[in-house]
Amino acid sequence: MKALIVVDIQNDFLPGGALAVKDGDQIISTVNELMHKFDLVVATQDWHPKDHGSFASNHNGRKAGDEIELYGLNQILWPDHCVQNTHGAEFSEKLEITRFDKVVRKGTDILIDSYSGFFDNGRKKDTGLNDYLKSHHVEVVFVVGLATDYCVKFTAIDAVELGYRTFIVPDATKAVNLQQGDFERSIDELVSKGVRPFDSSELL
Ligand code: VGL
Ligand code: ZN
Repeated sequence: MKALIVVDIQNDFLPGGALAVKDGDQIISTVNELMHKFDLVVATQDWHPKDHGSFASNHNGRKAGDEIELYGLNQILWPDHCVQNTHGAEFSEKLEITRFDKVVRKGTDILIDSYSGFFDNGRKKDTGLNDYLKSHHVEVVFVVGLATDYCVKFTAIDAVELGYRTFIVPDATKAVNLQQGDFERSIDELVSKGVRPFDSSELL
């Protein structure tokens, strides 16, 4: 079985959102088409409480982009985003969410961020995604969505480390690019870890 993992295509990561990824909306039609080609589609949803430790607003004197230590881990501070039960946390209306077989929520613990769809950043808690994929006999995963340099990257790294044959579809992702070149560096890092890039045109 092969599964498509659709990472965080939520309003706050789209143009106009709180943590907008440039051109993030431009991948949606490709993702919609890709979902029709897979046996199983799993979506991840960044789902933070409003007092989440990754929000700059919850740290006196800090601003988005600053780095702090949060319970022993390095943490980039972000604008408030994907707050539970807000419009920003909803999936884009343009996304064919009826195609989702499962939604995995992450980032719910105020003390630790969770970029990967599999584990939190300290690898302490598991979201249940691995068990879900195993129970459906998935051996191959393709990762798409937002953002290439954070949640897509860490989801793909965990997938390959968990033993899945893991592909990234670079043209169905967009990066935050806090530093210029983060998109390319993320793809290079993924390739070095055994994740294979696969263009959407090869699947559609
Ligand atoms: C993400 C930063 C903070 C992502 C989530 O989905 O890539 N990035 N939270
Ligand atoms: Zn987040």
